[in-house]
Amino acid sequence: MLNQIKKAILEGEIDSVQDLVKKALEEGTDALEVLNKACIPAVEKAGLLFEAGDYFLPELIAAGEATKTAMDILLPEVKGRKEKWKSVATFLIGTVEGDVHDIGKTIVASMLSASGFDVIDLGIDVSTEKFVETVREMKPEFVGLSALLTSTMPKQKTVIEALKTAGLREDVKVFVGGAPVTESWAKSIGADCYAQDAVAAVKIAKRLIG
Ligand code: B1M
Repeated sequence: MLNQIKKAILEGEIDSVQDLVKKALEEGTDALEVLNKACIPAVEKAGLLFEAGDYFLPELIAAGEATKTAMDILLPEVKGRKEKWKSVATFLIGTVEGDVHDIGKTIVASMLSASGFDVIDLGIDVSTEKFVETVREMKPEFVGLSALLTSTMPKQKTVIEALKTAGLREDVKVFVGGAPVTESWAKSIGADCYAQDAVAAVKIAKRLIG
């Protein structure tokens, strides 16, 4: 079943993806297993095929859309398992300006939410000003900046600098993540934390709030 889901995502077959994911859940497969063993590997494979010139943009878009269709079914299942502790922290998250990749960011947001955090998801292509304004208004404990393109990674630094200028930097812990982001990049731009994936993001955020 997981292989069939992978194949359907790679072929951008939204209807089949929907049917297969529902069927997998009905058969008792765990939502996170479907996500981690079928959806993520499939969309990553689409990226490799695109890089190799075997897929063109429409195929990459179709695989992305098919993945999101699967996530629409899977993530409510994950969120529904909300841990029973009162949230003591708000996590503001978004994909930086110029970047429309949101599959990974949305998984991180859902896992944080399932782990009891209050999550404010600003979506994609979020301007620096929007991040700063929202920090000022909502006073979150954490700000998460996702970037998937080497050309948009510098925006993570721009947001950190803008938070400093606005006198808000000391009030929040800044997380950075996304496929091209590394621990050393995070250090070099003055971020507080780097998380390689959603599980690490939850673990680090929980550790920081004790
Ligand atoms: Co794009 N894309 N894409 N793309 N795309 C990449 C990133 C690319 C590596 C593909 C490739 O060439 N191999 C390449 C970037 C190259 C580079 O910068 N060096 C690329 C390119 C070039 C582009 C365009 C420029 C293509 C074009 O137009 N010519 C264009 C840019 C658009 C823009 O943003 N302005 C573009 C567009 C798209 C689609 C819209 C078609 C689609 C996105 C759909 C969507 O998100 N709704 C898409 C896709 C699907 C991808 C790949 C194939 C898959 C990304 C993904 O969802 N991965 C990607 C290749 C790849 O990454 N392997 C690629 C699965 C996801 C679960 O992983 O997002 O890494 P990820 O998230 C992980 C961790 O990184 C981490 O946790 C997540 C879950 O474990 N994480 C965080 C993420 N954010 C975090 C934040 C945190 C902490 C952890 O704290 C805040």
